[in-house]
Amino acid sequence: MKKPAVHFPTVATIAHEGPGSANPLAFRHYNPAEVIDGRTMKEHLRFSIAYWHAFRGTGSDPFGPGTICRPWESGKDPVSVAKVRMDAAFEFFQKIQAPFWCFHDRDIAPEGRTLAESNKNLDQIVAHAKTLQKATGVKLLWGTANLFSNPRYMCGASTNPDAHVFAYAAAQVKKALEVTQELGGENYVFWGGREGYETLLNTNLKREQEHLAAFMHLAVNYARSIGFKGQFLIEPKPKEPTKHQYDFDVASGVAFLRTFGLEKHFKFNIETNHATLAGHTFEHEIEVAAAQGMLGSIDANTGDLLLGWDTDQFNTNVKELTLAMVSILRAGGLGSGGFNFDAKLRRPSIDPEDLFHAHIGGMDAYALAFKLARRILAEGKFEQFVADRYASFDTGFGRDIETGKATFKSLEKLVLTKLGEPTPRSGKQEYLENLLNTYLHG
Ligand code: XLS
Ligand code: NI
Ligand code: NI
Repeated sequence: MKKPAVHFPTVATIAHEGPGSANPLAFRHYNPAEVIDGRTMKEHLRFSIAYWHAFRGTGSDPFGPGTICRPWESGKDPVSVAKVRMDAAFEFFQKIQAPFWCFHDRDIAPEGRTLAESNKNLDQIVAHAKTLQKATGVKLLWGTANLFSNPRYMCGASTNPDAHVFAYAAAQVKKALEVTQELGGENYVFWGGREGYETLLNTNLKREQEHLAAFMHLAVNYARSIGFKGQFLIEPKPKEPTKHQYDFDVASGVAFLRTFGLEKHFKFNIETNHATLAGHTFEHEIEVAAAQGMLGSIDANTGDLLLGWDTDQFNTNVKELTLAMVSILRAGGLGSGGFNFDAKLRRPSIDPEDLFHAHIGGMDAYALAFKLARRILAEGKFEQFVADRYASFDTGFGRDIETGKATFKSLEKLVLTKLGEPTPRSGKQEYLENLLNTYLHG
């Protein structure tokens, strides 16, 4: 039998060599096999590779074309190229020891001249993906539909002013749900890149939001009708490509879902770079979702402090990730979600090895953050500080406020007759920041 082609011949499976290792192609903190609390790190962290960046990213930017040329990208017809590309991808997933991958329909299979042709292309590639998933054990974290690249979606998909485009998007998502189901996807994501608007001069905002909600109801109903048991996720982003995106951040997403009776069906896929574009920190968005019991999954990346767009970089900021991990672990983890590296190489990073360095850096930073956050929570110093800070609500009139027994009248009486002026207490932020540094740097 012919031996299968090797697409990354210079790189072997990345091994864990520990923090002392000087090998740039080894993990220092991510040890997939290490058992913590009865589960391996691989199972705890559920890392996932984003197909669109890792295998469709070319390094192009608004000022110039792609710089990254992969050997498997040349071939006879687009469907055969898509198959070889997918072989390369699964070799990478295995070598980097990621248990999951994610895709948009159009990342994995070429779009045809008609919807029927696109569906046919997709079916061929999905069959191939199914074989590769079975052979490697790599699973699908989530699937989604690309409703933003094709010019037909230039004014939105479900929020397009033309019902014809809505119908087309519905047909496309129907198929995307079917293939996500076929590949055992554990979640399905909606990121509404063009579900927003540029100017009110041509936009009926209320109608567009109603259409977006109607679309989501149709998707949920159809998914359930075909027996899809995965979790639906909304991925908020404030802007880019549209100026005003309807799923601005988690808080506006919660309001949208509750307004339209969708809250039972959805959780949030939170992306670091989207959080910061919305003027929030990553951990803020996680905490807002967790407070609603709606923390679903993470798109792991970061932006650049000096650039105001979604630069989708690999995140190696252990401090930021530790704070995020504390919030995630305190909320009970991500359930069927995971950490999906929605991150791309910089334009000059053109070597196949760069794909490994990038993911090793991201995985190690998350793994270290995971360990630090576990220690922080186990020692409970911050938890204790916060509990003490709110202790006045645990008993007496504080408790009455929380349980709804207090009234303005009763509280006024208390202040006038007994309590008087409150005694200020320090928030101790600097002390706490120093305490955090003792975990990060000893
Ligand atoms: C774009 C989004 C996108 C989603 C999937 O900014 O992050 O990649 O994750 O459609
Ligand atoms: Ni994303
Ligand atoms: Ni993004």
